[in-house]
Amino acid sequence: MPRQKILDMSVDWLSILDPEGNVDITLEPALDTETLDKFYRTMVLTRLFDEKAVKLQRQGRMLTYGSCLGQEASQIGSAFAMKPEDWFFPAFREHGVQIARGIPMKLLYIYWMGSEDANMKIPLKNFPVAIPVSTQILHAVGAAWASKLQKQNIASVVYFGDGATSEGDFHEGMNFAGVFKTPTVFICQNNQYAISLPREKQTASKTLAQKALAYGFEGIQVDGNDVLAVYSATKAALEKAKSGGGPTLIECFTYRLGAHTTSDDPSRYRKKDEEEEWRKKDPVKRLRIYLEKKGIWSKNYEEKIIKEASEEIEKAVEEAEAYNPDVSNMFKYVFAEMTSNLKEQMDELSGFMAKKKGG
Ligand SMILES: Cc1ncc(C[n+]2csc(CCOP(=O)(O)OP(=O)(O)O)c2C)c(N)n1
Repeated sequence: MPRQKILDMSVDWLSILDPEGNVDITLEPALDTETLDKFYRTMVLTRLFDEKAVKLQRQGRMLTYGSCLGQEASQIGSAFAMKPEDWFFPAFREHGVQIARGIPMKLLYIYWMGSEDANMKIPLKNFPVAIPVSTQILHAVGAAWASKLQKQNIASVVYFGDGATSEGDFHEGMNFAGVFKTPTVFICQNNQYAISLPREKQTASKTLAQKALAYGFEGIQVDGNDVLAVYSATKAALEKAKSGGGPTLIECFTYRLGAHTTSDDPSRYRKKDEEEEWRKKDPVKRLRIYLEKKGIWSKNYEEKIIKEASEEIEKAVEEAEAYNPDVSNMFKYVFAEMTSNLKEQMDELSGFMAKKKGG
């Protein structure tokens, strides 16, 4: 019996700005100076925010923290393609998206210092951090479906890693999105590792983008260290979603230059050479060269934005450290009515805190 091809499994690859800062003029998005300045500033701010968080953790002033070093283009490019009214669902490494979405850095630091209070104060349309891998995907698809039923012209954008694509929640969310054509943009930041597990051992699929094809919608692989490519792909996916074209999966091909979290030691599972190769593809440096060629970037400009960003960060840290969280919140919102053992734990902790305060 002769066989016939019934499905083309190919996915596109999008790259606009190469590691040397050369641009493909046929694909270059028309962005004005103000927008490019905003992209660069936010990438630098994110990098400094991140660096500060790691230092604070090392000084015992912050709890476990997962760095987004190296993923700034995937985060800032996609965030600025969104509208404030679009829903945003993060995993736990999207500090750059949160900053770009206007979530005060003070709240982000308070959260990573251990207080959930921060999550209750973030602006509407931004969901809280989701530590359980992939769970936010279901929420994002649900919100998008609700928006569609209510005929609102908005979409939901959900972020997750390469490892998340092995979870049941990912597949359930993708299936639902495909069947109901929900206005959802799935942003998979393929940073090559799920803790110590390399991407190749995570899944036998050649790309992560192709997983969308099985659910009946488009998947695209994008150079995740190229802010112009990520911005263009996300913008197109959002426009498609809002005009009834359904979901898109964008695989941002990038690299986590730092550790999985401050509790991890990547030297135990990957080689320095590999990290060095990826450092050459630094997303911030790449945009800097592009801006220099356009006459936007100069040494003075760099010094000015670093100074402004550093001041903003210091102020946020100061405010976060001055914040006095109500530790009872940790127990109050677990069940509608507090169980007796939770009450016991809450009283014990309150007693401990009171004693500590009293010296
Ligand atoms: C449901 C669930 N299983 C396991 C974990 C422990 N865990 C935390 S992060 C992580 C790996 C996630 O990898 P990936 O999705 O690639 O995201 P990345 O950390 O690389 O950004 C795991 C297994 C968890 N938080 N939730």
